[in-house]
Amino acid sequence: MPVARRETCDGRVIAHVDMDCFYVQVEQRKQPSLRGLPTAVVQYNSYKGGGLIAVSYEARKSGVKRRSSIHEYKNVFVFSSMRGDEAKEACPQIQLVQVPVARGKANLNTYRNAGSEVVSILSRKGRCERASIDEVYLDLTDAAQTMLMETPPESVEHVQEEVLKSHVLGLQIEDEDDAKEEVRKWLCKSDASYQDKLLACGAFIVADLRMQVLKETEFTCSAGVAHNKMLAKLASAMNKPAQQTVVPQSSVEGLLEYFPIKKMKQLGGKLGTSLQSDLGVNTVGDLLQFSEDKLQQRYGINTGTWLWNIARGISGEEVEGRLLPKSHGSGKTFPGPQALKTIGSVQHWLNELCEELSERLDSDMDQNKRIAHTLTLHARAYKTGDSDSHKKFPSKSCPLRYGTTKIQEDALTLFLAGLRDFLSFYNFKTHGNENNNWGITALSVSASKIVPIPSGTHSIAKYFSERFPSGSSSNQSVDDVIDEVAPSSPSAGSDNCLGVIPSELQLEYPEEDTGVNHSKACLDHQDLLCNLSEKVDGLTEESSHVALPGNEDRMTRNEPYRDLLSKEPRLAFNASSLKAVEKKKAAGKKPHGNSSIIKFFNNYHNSQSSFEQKNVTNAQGVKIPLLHGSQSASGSNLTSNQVEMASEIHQLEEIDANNSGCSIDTMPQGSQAWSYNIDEIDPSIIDELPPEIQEELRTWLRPRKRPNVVKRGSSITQYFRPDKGR
Ligand code: TTP
Repeated sequence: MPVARRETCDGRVIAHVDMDCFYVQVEQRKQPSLRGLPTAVVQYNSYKGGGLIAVSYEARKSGVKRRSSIHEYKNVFVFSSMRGDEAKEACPQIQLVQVPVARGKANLNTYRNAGSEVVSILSRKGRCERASIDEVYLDLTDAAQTMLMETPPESVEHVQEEVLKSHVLGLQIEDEDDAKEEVRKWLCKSDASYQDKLLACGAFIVADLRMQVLKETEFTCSAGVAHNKMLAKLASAMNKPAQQTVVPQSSVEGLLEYFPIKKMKQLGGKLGTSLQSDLGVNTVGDLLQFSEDKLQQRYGINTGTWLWNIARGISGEEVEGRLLPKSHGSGKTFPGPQALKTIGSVQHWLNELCEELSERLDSDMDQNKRIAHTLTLHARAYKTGDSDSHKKFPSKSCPLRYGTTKIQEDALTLFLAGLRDFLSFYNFKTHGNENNNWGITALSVSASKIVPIPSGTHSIAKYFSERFPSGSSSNQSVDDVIDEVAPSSPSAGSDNCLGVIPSELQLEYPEEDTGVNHSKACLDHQDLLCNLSEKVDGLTEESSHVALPGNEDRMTRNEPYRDLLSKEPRLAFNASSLKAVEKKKAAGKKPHGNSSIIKFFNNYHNSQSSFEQKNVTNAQGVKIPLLHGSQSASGSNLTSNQVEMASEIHQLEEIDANNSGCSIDTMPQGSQAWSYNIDEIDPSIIDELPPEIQEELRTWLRPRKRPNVVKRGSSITQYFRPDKGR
């Protein structure tokens, strides 16, 4: 959900640094003989020479590009990547390098590590947020202010070439030969506004950092320097490779005037489509004609304000001080004939993926003293005869237990729960249950909710030995239900945005595999990778449904299970997990502690005119009520940290479901429920709510409550029980 945040200070100096053709540069550093040659990195899948995932600028000149075609399908953009064979036709001298491989899949560790090298240099000058495998935001406000006080640009005698090569948006340059001199004059103007002076300092600092990166890592990068993240990011892509672009406040209107609306972050999906089709907005500048009120009426208060702000280049989003990824993941696609069709083959690949995930979790724990809380499984699947069914495989999450075997067991359990739902959904749709011709075209596991190990824990070994007395957890099945969404928002910094969704998962595949649909027409890496996870997430239920002990009979009484079991006997060993899912569903989870919130929103709702409701119907072509937050593919369960309310308000606030991780869908007619996912409550808006619900929300936003936790034995989830330590 786009979140409108007030601009904290328009005197901020924010930089967005993006590596140039990153994987290619990493490969060229490994093999210096490739430097200067047209080069591309191809994915592991070698079909037709492998899909291109990174292309050098030399190769781009010959028409080689990552994407060879793009078309819109059901409001999402479907990309198909250029393949090695095609690239050779366009550029016979191209050097194709295959992405490193481990465990039968792409291994991105080299690139991750190379990204970390860059981050460690960039973070020397200010707060640094690692936004993807090759992108970083920097808040250079303090550094720029210090420079302005101590060595203002006008006092600099020799301005470095790299600074003079800056592009300053809005600066009129008559003769290219004079460009550097014009830039120098702008940077060193003594009567410039305070904001422009700060940006000029930012340009000096960023040029310096980029030179440092080149010197220490041999990588070039490009950058945008502006007053906020949104503008800095737009600018960094404007002049590549190895250049930087400055956005003075006076140039913002001109920059946004013709900027395609669907290319804006968060507007590549349904919200952007609605803006185009319902309001005729094609560029960001077109938004200026609408008042904030009008946008709020149409899209809800938050989104309306957010849209009003972006039209003016306003964004208060802070640079988060984060050098480490928010999550880890490992995934692989199985295009076309490679689709996995048996539980055994799924288990094989899950084991591989989990092994990699486990290694990365261990090294994160060793190096950074951090542990992850949640394990999530995503998959794409098809059901023969239903070309659309890959959209419905529900993602599942559970508490993460450390140890490769446990992660493997739990991932399989999650997969089975997802498959069960997937098949039952299909059966429901087709009014038949005889057909189990499913295939899995993508699998990924991720670990999220990563936090530092609580301080005061003397050693990790001690920490774990205390939490897991020997023998207590070795055979533990997944025993808790986490009613929370898995990481699905496009929030930057998740390792899903750091290349964890593997390259192979990002490209379209031949024949029957539909490949990956991206909801944005033109995406940078971060958006693209995030979209990948969004795509998977957006299609699926996020709540976890995992094992409770006992009750085997429930399992066998249950039709979908029995059906599945008869066709896939290997499912039986995880029967307890599945039956727990069913039990949970049957029990029907109820929201907790939401009385005042319900009251508030009911009142709010009552005070809304029917106009809003009509808009919803118009915008989406569907009847409300809509379901906010995470949503079951099978259209049923709400999770306990979602607040279920008899209300239909704010329907369009999170209309851009693809981008927000919130899902919007029709509910059965007559159902008047909507839900709000606690994870997606922006803490900064709490102060704006009535006092009576502020406290309640704050309580919820404190360390997560897990009302459904089943207390069993010793497990990492036990340790992190919300009541622990209180
Ligand atoms: P990008 O930053 O999108 O692109 P790039 O660095 O290759 O090129 P540019 O100079 O235009 O920024 O992606 C960073 C890396 O992420 C890229 O080198 C390879 C990887 N990647 C994939 O594996 N698959 C994809 O679909 C994309 C977009 C990127």
